[in-house]
Amino acid sequence: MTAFLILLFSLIFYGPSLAKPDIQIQNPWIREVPPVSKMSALFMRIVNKGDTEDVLLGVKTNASKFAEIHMMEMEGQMMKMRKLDFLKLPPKAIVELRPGGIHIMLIELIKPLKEGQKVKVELDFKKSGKIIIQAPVKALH
Ligand SMILES: [Cu+2]
Repeated sequence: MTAFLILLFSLIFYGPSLAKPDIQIQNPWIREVPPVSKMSALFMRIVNKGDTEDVLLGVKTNASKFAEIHMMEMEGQMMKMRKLDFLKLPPKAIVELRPGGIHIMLIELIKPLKEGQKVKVELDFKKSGKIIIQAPVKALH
């Protein structure tokens, strides 16, 4: 019995580490673009409530052929976009993807994006695996 209690105790307090990322996607949306536009962008808030880092490795949607992680930055007087190979999400971090900042660039849209549509998006994380979300298309008024 004592041995059992010690085992139970050690499982609870010293057992397999429960440290892991806990990724939540909040308020995803895609910017409505004119029908002639072949590109748009996806925004969201990514929250890591866990106690270890995770990494966003890639994004896929059924709205565009390609989806890339981009960052806006000033280069002299010009705002430029730069492609990121991945996006780190430290423990307890809130990473905001928003116009003028980090965003997911949707390249070669398959069909025009109209406000009110919902787009299926697959986010691929290093530790949390695939997370599928529905992102509504919104006009930027
Ligand atoms: Cu971009």
